[in-house]
Amino acid sequence: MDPIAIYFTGTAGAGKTTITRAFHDWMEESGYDALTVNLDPGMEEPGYEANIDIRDWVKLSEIQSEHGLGPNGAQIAASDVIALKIYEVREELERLNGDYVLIDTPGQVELFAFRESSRAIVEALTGERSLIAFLFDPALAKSPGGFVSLLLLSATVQFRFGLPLINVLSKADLLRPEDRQRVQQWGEEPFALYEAVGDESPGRDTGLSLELFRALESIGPLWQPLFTSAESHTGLEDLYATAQKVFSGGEDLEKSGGTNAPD
Ligand SMILES: Nc1nc2c(ncn2[C@@H]2O[C@H](COP(=O)(O)OP(=O)(O)OP(=O)(O)O)[C@@H](O)[C@H]2O)c(=O)[nH]1
Ligand SMILES: [Mg+2]
Repeated sequence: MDPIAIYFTGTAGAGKTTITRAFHDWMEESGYDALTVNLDPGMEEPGYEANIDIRDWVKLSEIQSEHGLGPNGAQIAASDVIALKIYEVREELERLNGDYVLIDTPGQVELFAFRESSRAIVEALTGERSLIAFLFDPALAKSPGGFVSLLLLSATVQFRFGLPLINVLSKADLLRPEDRQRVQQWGEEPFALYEAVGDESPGRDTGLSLELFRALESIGPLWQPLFTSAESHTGLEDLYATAQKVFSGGEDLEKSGGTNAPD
């Protein structure tokens, strides 16, 4: 059976790279067989060793200097080059043969979500058993307007990929308890969020109608983010359980050392 793939995406600095690494560590500690893939050709951190690193095929700095592009232009060019090389990357992934693949994506979400080549990359690399984890940065998610903006962005990403998506509030350890409570309430009661948006900017017409909130509510699982912290490993087990549920209707794969669940 193909592995379950989780693509971590979200706004710049939302914690994609850190959660990819932390979730991998958690999975290994818990006895699951997981691989990591870095799909960000611009990643600068030398200390991060993903099992598969797209920089072995495409380096942002080289594209920048070869074509005289800035960092964003080079990311766009790089994503087209990645699409051309993706079958080689898939072969490598098949060779390593993990039950789970955790994929870190480029910093600016639109570079990943708004490129046609990204859809082709996801389809060719991991196919149908792909899940998108959209990260909510708590710095933005803790304000009502920021939370709504992230919901809309997340809905856009889901619309672009047409894959199952879960919202994940990253760095939850940075939220003060009262903020955490408020954010949790917005996830449970859309009307509380609607009121909070109104209270945040009294006298200013935000143009956000109740109909929009109802539409967001009807999107269902999109609404409520899962709280995680890469720092304390909080919520990682829930993330694992959610991914399992999406693809196996709640059935657990055997831990490494055992045999995989039948197809
Ligand atoms: N306290 C805390 N900090 C975190 C956590 N996760 C990430 N960070 C910090 O948030 C910052 C950004 O994290 P990254 O993992 O680099 O974020 P990213 O989304 O990969 O960033 P780009 O790829 O540059 O867009 C770093 O300083 C991390 O140390 C967390 O769970 N808790
Ligand atoms: Mg990163």
